[in-house]
Amino acid sequence: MEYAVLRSPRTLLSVGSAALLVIGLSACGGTTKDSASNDTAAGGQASAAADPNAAIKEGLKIAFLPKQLNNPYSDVETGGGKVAVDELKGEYKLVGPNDASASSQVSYINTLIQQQQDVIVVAANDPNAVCPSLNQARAAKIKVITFDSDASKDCRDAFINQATTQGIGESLAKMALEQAGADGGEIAVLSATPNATNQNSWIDVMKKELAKPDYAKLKLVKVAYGNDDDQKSFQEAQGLLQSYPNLKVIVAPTTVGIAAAARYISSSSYKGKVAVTGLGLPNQMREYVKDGTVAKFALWNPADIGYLAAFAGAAMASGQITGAPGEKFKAGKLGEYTIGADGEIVLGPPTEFTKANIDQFNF
Ligand code: RAM
Repeated sequence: MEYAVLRSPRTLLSVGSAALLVIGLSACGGTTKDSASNDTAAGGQASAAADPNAAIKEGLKIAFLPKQLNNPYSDVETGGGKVAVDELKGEYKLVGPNDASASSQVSYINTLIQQQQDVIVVAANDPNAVCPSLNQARAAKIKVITFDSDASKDCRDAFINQATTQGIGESLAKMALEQAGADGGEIAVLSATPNATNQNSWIDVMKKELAKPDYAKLKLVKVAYGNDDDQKSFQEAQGLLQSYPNLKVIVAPTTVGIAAAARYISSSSYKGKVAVTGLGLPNQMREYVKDGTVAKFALWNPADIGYLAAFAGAAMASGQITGAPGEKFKAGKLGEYTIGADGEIVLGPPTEFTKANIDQFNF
């Protein structure tokens, strides 16, 4: 079969090589982590130099706080985190809200501080709403690793990015173009929540791509928000077609949104006329790929993000790394990673899924 497999499953698991890390961000190093740790008692770990030979401590309390609990994507992500925490002989904890609204995570962070966790791994629902409590956690010597959706750089120690923001945004634009057909036409984005750091940064890149001459035949008519709620996403997809009956493509950069949009289109008269693409879980999308509603979508292995985040947190809580660019650490089966600019650690390139390869994936 032609094309489509950007990464085989095996490669997907082996992207840990430092050589694949993309550090395409601006060189403005400045995390302000030290300003937070300066408030801590003398000897606050965050300002100590990294000791690459430090042993990983046993019994580390590593808590995961995803955007929301009732999301199959979060389940896969934190499942990978649990596997890693077990390998690290730590104590795994999972807490989180049932909705991804901006401030829904704050009370959970406060409780994790009281419980004296060693590491908080958090996917921020809003880059700023979580910051005061995350900085309180850091003042209490808890290491804060963001994953999936970043918080503002001055309230976390490192960020596990699933792929480069630039790469994800470009891939969304490219899939929209491919699927709009030769004449192009109107496209719409069905996103998660309006505050989500990750979706908003991908949409920004996408818009810049769409402004390029190669994309002249595409017109972005609307960015709708389904709030990573299945019902709301379904209704928003329906609403898009009511408002824009000539729509060619719905691009949903969220697993919840793409599954809901595909479900709607597959059972409507728009099937075969309106394409659905974006970021999805292969297990949720399989039936829509097989019934022809979806030709192509992309994702990474969410379990690897949780796995990598746990290893980064343990390395930091053990003094091996501080979050500074250039530091290296080992992430179990994923291999060695290097911290990039702004404390960003990139998992690897996304995979594209089509009818030809979807059955090779089970997540
Ligand atoms: C949803 C969430 C998550 C995002 C994926 C692609 O499950 O919004 O943050 O990374 O989609």
